[in-house]
Amino acid sequence: MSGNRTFTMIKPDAVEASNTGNILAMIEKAGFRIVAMKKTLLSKEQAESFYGIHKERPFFNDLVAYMTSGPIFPAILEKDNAVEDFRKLIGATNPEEAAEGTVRKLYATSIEANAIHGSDSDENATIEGDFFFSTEERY
Ligand code: 3AN
Repeated sequence: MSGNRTFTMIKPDAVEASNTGNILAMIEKAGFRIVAMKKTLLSKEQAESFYGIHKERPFFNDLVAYMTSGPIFPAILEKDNAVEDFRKLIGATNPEEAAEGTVRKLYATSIEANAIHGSDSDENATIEGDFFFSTEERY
């Protein structure tokens, strides 16, 4: 499945603002199939582990606090060229730099509260999907 799947999370700010449905509609309209999805609340330990690569960054503690501040919708998505096409759909990390019509341009409020996550490589898509979903759920 490598190359055809990516992993996303609709983040607490977007869930809180009732933008989950609009964002999912954009995702499906762009041709992604929702393979797995659920609503969950990350523990501090889970958020620290998920963002472990950023643990030396100055924004790490704020990022963990933010990502545990409310429920999220993690999901696995399927489409040809999934990782790259999804990064295009969501736009730049900083919404001020995100292209018109992207999810972050429309719904992100800051570089931290940026509405949505998208895996940055096929390898990370697999790791991140495995973090949230069992083998049966990923079928
Ligand atoms: P992306 O989510 O676009 O792949 P990453 O992986 O560089 O971005 O960063 C992970 C998350 O960390 C971002 N989605 C954002 O919430 C947060 N983040 C990244 N850079 C900053 C920053 N300079 N200040 C605050 N938060 C940041």
